[in-house]
Amino acid sequence: MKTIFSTRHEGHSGQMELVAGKIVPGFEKPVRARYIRERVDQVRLGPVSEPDEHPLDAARRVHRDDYLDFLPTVWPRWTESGHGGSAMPFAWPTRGLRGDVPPKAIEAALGFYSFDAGASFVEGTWEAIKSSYDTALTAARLVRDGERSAFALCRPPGHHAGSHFMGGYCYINNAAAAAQWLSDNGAGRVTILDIDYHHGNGTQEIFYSRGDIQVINLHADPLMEYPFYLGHADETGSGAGEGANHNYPLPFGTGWAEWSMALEDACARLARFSPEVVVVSLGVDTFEKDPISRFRLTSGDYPLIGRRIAALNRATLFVMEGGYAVEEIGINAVGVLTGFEDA
Ligand code: Q9C
Ligand code: ZN
Repeated sequence: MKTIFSTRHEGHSGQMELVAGKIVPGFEKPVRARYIRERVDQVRLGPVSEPDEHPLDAARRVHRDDYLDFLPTVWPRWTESGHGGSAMPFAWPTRGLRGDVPPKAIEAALGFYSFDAGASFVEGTWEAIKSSYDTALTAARLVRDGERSAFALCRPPGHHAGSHFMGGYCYINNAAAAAQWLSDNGAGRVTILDIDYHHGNGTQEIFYSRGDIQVINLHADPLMEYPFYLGHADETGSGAGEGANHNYPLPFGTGWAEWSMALEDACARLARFSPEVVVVSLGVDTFEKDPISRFRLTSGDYPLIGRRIAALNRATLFVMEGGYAVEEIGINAVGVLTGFEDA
């Protein structure tokens, strides 16, 4: 399997996040991608190459223009306003406020275009966002051109980013843009199978009323876990998308026995939809030692996931999402891919 990877993510570093009343260094840090890249070499998964630059056209198919135009302006405007540290929102246009008037002040515009304080900016953030998007599209093109599979080693991740909002370490929704590009470039029906620990609320929001792109999510129950406000079992799509969205909310403590049963049901649902391409939003924060998560998958489980996905027998694009146990992140993420290859 070919991997697409760029070191241009590394400038997105040292950004802070708010955890239980304290501002702390972000869990989503450069070493995550570096360790996965090293593991790809260690197990000889296949060649690793740099992404090509892609225009934002595919991103514009899944995000609003004003949102995409906003992202590269954040850091310059933040510094021009005399601020340092990380650019981070603190006020949101929630119930009872106006959500239709973009504020001019950068501190406020950050809140207008986000749903939480979990997607902050430093100097290198936009370059990292763009390289992550380029990585997803370059890997998507490999699949379009006939590869059975490809690995987009994206950082930052994307699945919490919606049509006009960032959050949860995510800015551009790489998997959604890649799925849309594949669909626009001959794939027809596409399924996004999101196996990150957290619900992919952005991906769901983007495709919720669409019947051509199926979205399936396995994740911690939003009654207890981030992102809290989406990901329930009764969210099945709307209009033309009715029946094309499916959520598997699972309790804290879920291990392989229960998780793999949900995956089995998801795979049956996927097979009935019969997509030409599967885009896997690959998070490994389901791992037992993940510092921010509460599932109990073990390193030995990840190759089994890859093997099950291979049995779907469809062209498959893996797009990296979450996973914060950095010591084992390479073993776990690449374990899915070797499981797929060995199947
Ligand atoms: N106690 C992804 O996995 N909340 N994003 C962190 C820490 C945000 C996760 C709270 C988690 C976002 C792509
Ligand atoms: Zn996650």
